[in-house]
Amino acid sequence: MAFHKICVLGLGYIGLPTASTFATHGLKVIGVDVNPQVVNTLRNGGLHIHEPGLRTLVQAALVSGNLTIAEQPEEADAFIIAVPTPFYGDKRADMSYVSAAARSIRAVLRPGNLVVLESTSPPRTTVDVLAPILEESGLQAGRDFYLAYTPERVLPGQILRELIENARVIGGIDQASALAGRDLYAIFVRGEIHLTDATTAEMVKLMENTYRDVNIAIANEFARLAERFGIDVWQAIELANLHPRVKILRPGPGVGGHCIGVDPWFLVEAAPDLAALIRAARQVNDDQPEYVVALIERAFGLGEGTELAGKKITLLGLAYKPDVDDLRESPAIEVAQKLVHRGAQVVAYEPFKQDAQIQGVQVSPSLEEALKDADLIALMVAHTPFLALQPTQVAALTPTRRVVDVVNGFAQPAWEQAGFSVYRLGVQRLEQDVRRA
Ligand code: SAJ
Repeated sequence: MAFHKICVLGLGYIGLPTASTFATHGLKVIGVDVNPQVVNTLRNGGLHIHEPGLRTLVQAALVSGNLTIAEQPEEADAFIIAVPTPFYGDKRADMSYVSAAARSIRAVLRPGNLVVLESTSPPRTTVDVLAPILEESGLQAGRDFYLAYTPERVLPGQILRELIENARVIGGIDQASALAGRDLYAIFVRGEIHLTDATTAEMVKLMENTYRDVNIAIANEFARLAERFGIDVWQAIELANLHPRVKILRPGPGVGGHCIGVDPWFLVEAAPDLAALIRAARQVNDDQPEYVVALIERAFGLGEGTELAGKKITLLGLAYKPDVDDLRESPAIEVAQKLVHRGAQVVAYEPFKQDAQIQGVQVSPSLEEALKDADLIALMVAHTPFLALQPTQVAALTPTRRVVDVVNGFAQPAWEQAGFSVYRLGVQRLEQDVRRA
């Protein structure tokens, strides 16, 4: 099937790079977003999201004349839906954006079109939710138009490269739909394209992120066990990973971002009776910020749940993971807010987003400012600039000699040599060390 013009609905972290990439590969692309602010920003040459290289790509797409920004879809050969699928407070998937996008396509859907869903969705969404809405147009999925699901799998921070290079799974509601999907994505995807059915493709996406969530949960649980048994989890993980079939992930302050902490719930919601492990892993990761707060309390020599009033705690890093400026669902921010709640004065330095605004938290424009009169420094995110910090240099900038390292980013011996007491997540601390600090 040949494509000349497509509509991409949703111009977020996935839709905008996808629309721009199709445009720079020669397709006429209508990029649609229902948020007028997004539309205005893009039309005025601005960008509402941050991703390395994205500005240049979007500008190239706009300048070529191939990418046009609109608030409504129009007739096209194919429609790609890349809108958010968040969850409600009770962890049920909020499919309202997908449904609204599908409804907006109905009036412009024509025989022979292809519709592709990219949004992460509960199993059977394409068949049970999307097809019926689109069929309200009078056209029938599989007979009059093609319908497919393809998950995005790109890693924030590496989106532009992974979009093109990653293997892609495309699931059709029938064989012809899968083949039509392949023809479309083959325009720019250089990774292998694998065809399957739509529900399998939906499940593949959820399995990938759930697998990662469960594996991070076990790393976090190992960290707790290591503290109980008086060992260093980081060393234990390194040694365990020498086994050719073991690859334990890293413990940390919890799971952030808008995918891994969300997607497993889609499976729990869809089959609560069958997803006990997935639910338990979510719980472990969701509890991790509280565990980090307890670690900080112990570093002060305080009992758990004690008031931290009067303590000035400096957090290094607020992003949800290293070397990105993305603060969404960040466990570091959750820790910050819990500390504020306990009465602490929280100062944070985030080199990738120095103007971050977090309620109750003083975000410092510089490291020097953030460290000035700290009572404790907590390394929350393993940003490259933090890993390069020299303990002697830090010692000159702060009166405190108390460091909590949640991500194993500091070399403990060097910091101890510079006079610091270092409390690492997943590492046992002897009682007398706690009292000494
Ligand atoms: N994390 C740990 N320990 C680890 C690895 C990660 O605590 O060993 C934490 C991170 O700090 C972060 C969270 O997990 O808070 C998630 O980070 P991530 O790098 O694992 O994943 P995301 O959310 O940036 O991107 C994921 C990717 N999925 C997988 O790796 C299976 C990406 O490929 C997906 O496209 C993306 O979710 C998505 O959009 O679904």
